[in-house]
Amino acid sequence: MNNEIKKVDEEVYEYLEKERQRQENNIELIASENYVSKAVLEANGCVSTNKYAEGKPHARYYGGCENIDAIEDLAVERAKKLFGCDHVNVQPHSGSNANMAAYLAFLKPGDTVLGMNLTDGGHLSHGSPVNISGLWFNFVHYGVNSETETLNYDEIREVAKEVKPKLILCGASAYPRFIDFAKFREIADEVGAILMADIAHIAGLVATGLHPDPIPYCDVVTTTTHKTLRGTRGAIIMCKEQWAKQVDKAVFPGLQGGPLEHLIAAKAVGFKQNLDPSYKEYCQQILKNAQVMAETLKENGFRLVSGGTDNHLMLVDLKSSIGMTGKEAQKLLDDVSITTNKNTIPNETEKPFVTSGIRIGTPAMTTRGMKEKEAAIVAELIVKTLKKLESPEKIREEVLELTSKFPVYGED
Ligand code: DSN
Repeated sequence: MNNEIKKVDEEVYEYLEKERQRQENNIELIASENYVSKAVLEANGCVSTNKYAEGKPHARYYGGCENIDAIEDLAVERAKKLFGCDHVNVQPHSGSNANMAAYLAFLKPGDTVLGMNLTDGGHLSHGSPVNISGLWFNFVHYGVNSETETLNYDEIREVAKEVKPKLILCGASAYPRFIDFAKFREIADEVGAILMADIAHIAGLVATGLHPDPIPYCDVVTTTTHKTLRGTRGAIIMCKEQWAKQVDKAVFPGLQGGPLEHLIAAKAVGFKQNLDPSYKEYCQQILKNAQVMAETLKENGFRLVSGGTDNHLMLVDLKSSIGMTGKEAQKLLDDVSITTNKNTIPNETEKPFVTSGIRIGTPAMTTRGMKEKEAAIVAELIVKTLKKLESPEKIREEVLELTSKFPVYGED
């Protein structure tokens, strides 16, 4: 791997080699990460990176776009088939860009938007005061119910009636339960709001029918392509046909210039793999692994936010379970080559850089072939690490023994 880089740039090559080894050796549990296939990886570095293609397929501002057009057409067709949506724009560079383009399509600066707060599981681009979304729009936030730690649609309805948002945004980065998009639609209709969903985390589960589907209910749906969807880094925006023109205009020329056509090629390849029946089996295994990990952690005295999970992730409340912060736990786990991220939890009392919890997700470990047996072993390794039942050296050896049996890309 990376032989041409090695010839030109030893320094970058060395770090990439170390990163490759880290990805092979560590147990990756960051819920938003995954490993792309070798085909997607190859497409990431393909010659389309050389091409400017501002505009849409068959209506570009540059010549020489015939092959780029054909590839982008494939990405569009496959995404439409995968999600069953009316219209899709595959050009957004990232999830945050896709969200900004959706806001640009439907909002004016200062408009009121109702979205989920960051502490309870929302995303930075859902109106955080330090993000452009929160700086330019009047975001009002709902959270989870403080008792159940789940979305309470009556409470959300009350806030919506009070603030009369132009747009309601559903979707989260750290919410372990199903989202009821039909309920959000009812609320949006009651207050005359546009309904937008950001399904970045759950897109793969949605596409395979393992999570309620937002497409019939939402005006506009954004997703990244690299989380449960297991494709390249990037994003897409889907919408009802009636909004197609304004969404496309918001992406280009509204927010972006030239689309990253090498990533669009990689999106097309990824969507083809998502349409294969084996991808649904993979998503089913993500859910099975999450259930086993959740149960094993609970059996060992760890409290999970909302009591468990319906999807690919869980939030462990370390503070009430073992009096530890998320920051400490992340460091302890890093030291044994288990990669997680500290995460705020509902009713959070710590700063965002400290937190009371960690977020654990199963998409990446499932990609490398780990099943229920390994999910239980991984959860036990977490328990041993956080409760300091064995030395970090010993646990790191056990981690390596496990990961060596499940290569990601292997040595070539
Ligand atoms: N920051 C990503 C996550 O980890 O969920 C989402 O963009």
